[in-house]
Amino acid sequence: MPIRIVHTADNHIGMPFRQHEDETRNQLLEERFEALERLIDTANNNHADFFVISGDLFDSTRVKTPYIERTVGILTKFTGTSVLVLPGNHDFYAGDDTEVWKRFQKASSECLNIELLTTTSVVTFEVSGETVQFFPCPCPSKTGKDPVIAWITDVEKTLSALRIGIAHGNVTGLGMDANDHYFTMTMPDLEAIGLTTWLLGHIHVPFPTTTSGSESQLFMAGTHTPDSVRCKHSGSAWLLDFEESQLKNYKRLSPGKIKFVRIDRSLHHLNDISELQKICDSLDPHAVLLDLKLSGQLSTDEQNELHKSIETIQNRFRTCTVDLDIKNKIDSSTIATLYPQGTLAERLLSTLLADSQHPNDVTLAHDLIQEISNS
Ligand SMILES: [Mn+2]
Repeated sequence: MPIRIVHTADNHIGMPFRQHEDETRNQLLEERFEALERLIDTANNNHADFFVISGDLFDSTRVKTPYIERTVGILTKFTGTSVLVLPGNHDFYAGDDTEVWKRFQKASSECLNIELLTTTSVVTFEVSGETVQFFPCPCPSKTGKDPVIAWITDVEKTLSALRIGIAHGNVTGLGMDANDHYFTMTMPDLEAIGLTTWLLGHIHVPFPTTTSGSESQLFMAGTHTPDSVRCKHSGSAWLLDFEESQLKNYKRLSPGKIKFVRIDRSLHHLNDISELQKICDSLDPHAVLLDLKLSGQLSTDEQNELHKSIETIQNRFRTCTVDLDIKNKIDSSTIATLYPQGTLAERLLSTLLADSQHPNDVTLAHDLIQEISNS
């Protein structure tokens, strides 16, 4: 019988999303619970033995009690052997007084299948005749330089057991923490410490980069559902199978149901507007949080069309923010009105206007001429 683990991290329950408006904020807050719930369902449907959370289940150490209780309610539904919860750097464990974990332990006191990993000591299970050892490395603070994995070096390991390290922090080469503020680990250190596999959190992007395979000593869960427009994946987690204390295969799961989409376009013709409209029509207005960044030059009529289009798009999407930087288009009548025929300015602008390959040039030249004539 294989040992099956679902691995997640960086769920950031209670993330405030302050930059968004109320409705969007609620949608995003809610999605983090729902995606966790979908992941538990997937774990149950796949008969997973363990559900491992490698840090930052919560967004902060002061997350509201109702959020903690709701999270515990979701985790309790896991039907496997145990849910293992590691404090990360956002929800670090600095002793029994740490608010989030005090409340978490109170909320989960009746839940025998939830194990909070606050100490650096081996947690052992016997499952289907196999021994599984977990080596938790909880974060003691929000930032830190001391390697959280060091304690494992001196610990006696059962070499016939499946040995799984659980840690949260930056990994050199994977993250971008140039100052080593986030418990930086190196791949050689992780590989040399004598464990079968590492289940890590902190970097919100999954590692390995392949969606399935059979060889990797370390896994970065990635955030389970997108948290900003910077998130390029659709939410991730891992389904891992081990046999005879070795990794047999891994598969990426995608529990997320929302997507941040930024459309950055330069508009010059009616065609560009209908093209924009078409792209927006192809997106799911309930799943996509749309962010339009529109620039370019349009005539008055074209600008009216654009405003109608934006109104249609905004009515369709639950969330759509628009950043507009549209300049008035320089056309032949603008040139004729401003510059007498035959002047250098008129000839230059008319020539540039005829060059449809470079629609920005005529506007740029016009701006420069205005600047010179005003100085
Ligand atoms: Mn983190």
